[in-house]
Amino acid sequence: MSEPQPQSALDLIDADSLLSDEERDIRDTVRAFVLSEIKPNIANWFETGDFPARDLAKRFGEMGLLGMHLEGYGCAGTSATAYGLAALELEAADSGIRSLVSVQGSLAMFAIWKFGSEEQKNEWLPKMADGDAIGCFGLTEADFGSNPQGMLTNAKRSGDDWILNGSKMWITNGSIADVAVVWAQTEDGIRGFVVPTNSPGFSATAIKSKLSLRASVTSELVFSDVRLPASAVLPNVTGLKGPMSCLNEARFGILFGVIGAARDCLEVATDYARSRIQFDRPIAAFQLTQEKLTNMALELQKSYLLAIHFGRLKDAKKLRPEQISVGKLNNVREAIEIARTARTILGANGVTLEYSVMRHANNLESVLTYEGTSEIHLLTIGRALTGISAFR
Ligand code: TGC
Ligand code: FAD
Repeated sequence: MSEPQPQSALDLIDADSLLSDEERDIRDTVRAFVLSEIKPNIANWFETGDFPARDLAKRFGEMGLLGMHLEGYGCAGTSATAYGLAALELEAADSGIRSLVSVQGSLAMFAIWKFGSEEQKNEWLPKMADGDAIGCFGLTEADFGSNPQGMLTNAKRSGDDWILNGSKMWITNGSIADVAVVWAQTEDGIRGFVVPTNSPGFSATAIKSKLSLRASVTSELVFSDVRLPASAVLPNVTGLKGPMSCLNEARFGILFGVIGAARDCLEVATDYARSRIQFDRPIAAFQLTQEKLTNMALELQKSYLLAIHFGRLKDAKKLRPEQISVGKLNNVREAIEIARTARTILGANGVTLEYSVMRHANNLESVLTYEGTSEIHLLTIGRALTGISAFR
């Protein structure tokens, strides 16, 4: 009897049949771009910590990937599921590349699109959608990460203007951004400000020596008496629900995106196991290796089904924050487990940049922490289950 053909990582249960033709087309276009333009370079970008962010942003803009699920102002207006699939393909290359796109579209652009004035939208969204302007999103501070409610950055009125003081930490795209969406305490509660990064008193410094997300810019922002016009404030939201609503968008992209990193790990590990010979046999012939590959594939399929289900709920405008926490917690947790298991299958080769698995595993450490740590999402689900908040 001939050997059965090996199954590809995401086709085992034919989950792709749940996608529309348009979604598959978008997915295939992004996948082709990633294969030809990103995969050949990404190990070097990660190693040097230097990558062509502006060129990539421009290319992503041309492909309609920036703010792609938003309507109007030059945005593509695709389904949320299509956006998720694009995030998945980008993260199959590297979580840092997906971060560039998700911070731009889901955090900076979404904040302006959802809560901004017409003037702010017309000024920033078309050039951000084109990749001509890069945005960042400043919520976290050095002493207020999981608990952004306590932030110290503040904006005080000075006549019609605002004066912004404080700092933000761990800000993706921070030192390459043209515009920063900055959340600050005001006498009315937390408000968002659209801050051009060439404003006097604004400075951004890249954080070096990261062992994770090296192909991504992460920065500290400092605001020293930054004078902003009255028109800089996002007029349509006050309170923590403003930034939290943006996080819902980005967390949705992540719950899809990490499946890409995990898929790449499974594909690399499967190929490696089929060709690596020990004890005169391919290591894929050992039951212990097959158990690892099977468990990785099962968790990958389940994560993918969950993501598609949540994509459909989001498109129907029915996706709730605690459901996003279910997806972010589960899919990141499983992706990092898959990446670490893939690393074991590659043995010593797995610790090098020649293969993607440890790069993905290291990146996923950041993904586990940003956009709400796994503990924060666990407690969000716990609160939904019990009706009792255990945050404080
Ligand atoms: P809590 O009392 O629960 O809520 C305060 C107000 O916020 C509203 N709210 C939400 N609204 C929409 N969506 C959500 N998911 C929301 N969660 C809360 C809530 O309804 C309330 O509104 P109102 O009108 O009643 O005042 O607030 P809390 O202080 O107890 O905190 C809750 C907690 C811990 C869940 C929240 O603070 C949290 O999620 N912390 C994690 C912080 C976080 O995720 N930071 C991410 C920073 S950005 C980032 O990491 C980008 S990485 C980008 C990349 O490179 O990809
Ligand atoms: P802490 O909040 O200090 O948490 C430390 C530990 O304590 C965690 O395990 C946490 O789960 C746990 N903990 C905290 N509170 C509780 C509790 N109530 N119960 C149980 N456990 C708890 N932020 C932005 O605003 N914009 C960005 O663009 C951005 N990009 C980032 C990029 C990278 C590469 C990284 C690593 C981070 C980025 N962040 C960004 C910051 C990120 O959102 C925060 O790191 C994250 O929210 C956690 O905050 P913290 O690091 O201060 O950890």
